[in-house]
Amino acid sequence: LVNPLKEKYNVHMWKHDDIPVPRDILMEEAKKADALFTVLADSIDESVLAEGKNLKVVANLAVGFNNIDLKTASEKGIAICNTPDVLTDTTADLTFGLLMAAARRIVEAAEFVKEGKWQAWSPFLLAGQDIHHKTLGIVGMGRIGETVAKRATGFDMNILYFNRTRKPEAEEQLGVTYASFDDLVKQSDYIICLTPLTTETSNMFTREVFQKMKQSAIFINAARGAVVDEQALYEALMAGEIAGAGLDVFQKEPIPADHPLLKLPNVVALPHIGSSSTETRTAMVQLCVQNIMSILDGKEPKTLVNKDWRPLVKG
Ligand code: 8YV
Repeated sequence: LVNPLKEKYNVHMWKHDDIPVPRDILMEEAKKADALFTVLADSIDESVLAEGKNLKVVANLAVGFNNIDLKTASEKGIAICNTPDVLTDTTADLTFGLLMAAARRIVEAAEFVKEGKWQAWSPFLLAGQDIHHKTLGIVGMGRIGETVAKRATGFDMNILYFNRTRKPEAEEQLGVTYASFDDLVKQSDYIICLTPLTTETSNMFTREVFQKMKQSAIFINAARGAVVDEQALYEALMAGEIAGAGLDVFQKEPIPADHPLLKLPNVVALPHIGSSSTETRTAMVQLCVQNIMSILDGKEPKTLVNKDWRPLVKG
């Protein structure tokens, strides 16, 4: 997938399975490189950008860019590119799948069968909760939020959303209703977090927020782990203040196998695979490659994050 780059440029690839690249190697590469192709786990902070004397572009294999210091990048004339749009549908699919898995106890039930525990049928065996006609609250109504709402309309759900700005078009086209954060958490049967990680959203889901939810509520996080106070989530689940959770993201990734959240049967945990379909990851890599080529060729990149970016005239 990176052949177009290899044909024109000298490409240094980190070929080991352990991502991210060690910090010293990242610093070393940043010193020489014209372009960096990064993932979320790479922290592209001020010190990395300061090393990048020749650096013109950082292409991040994600729609999110909370791992990058945008302000410093713009000051240094470094373009930051992400991969929006190409991953919207795939991430929405997984997010809705996580809701279904948590609501209908799909993972628990599948393990039950494989572990040979299915000895008899009984009427309430692994009974979950209905999804249809329930209230879904979406926190963060961006592209992925809207696409999840689209999925949910097929399940005849009543959909609330909370977002920094109202989305009149989504209200009209998808029949979603704007609610305050407080009303949304109180009224929803399922709460899906899809907000980007910013200083405002960091630790947005506190114990107090979980306590406001219905006891039957299921919380889904497909955004960033740091949006949630994980200890508070654990305590809320242990205290029966909410009924379950579906988590694709964690404060520390990979989450340690002995983490208390992973011991709870009502938690479905996934290894940050929201955008991970072969088709989508391929499209994401291609978009990163295209963005790098555009910048190095002196053209406008397709998906620029720091809109105030201007190439520095060096020398
Ligand atoms: C990334 C993601 O692909 O796009 C994002 O912001 O969280 C995922 O889709 C994954 O984390 C690899 O960087």
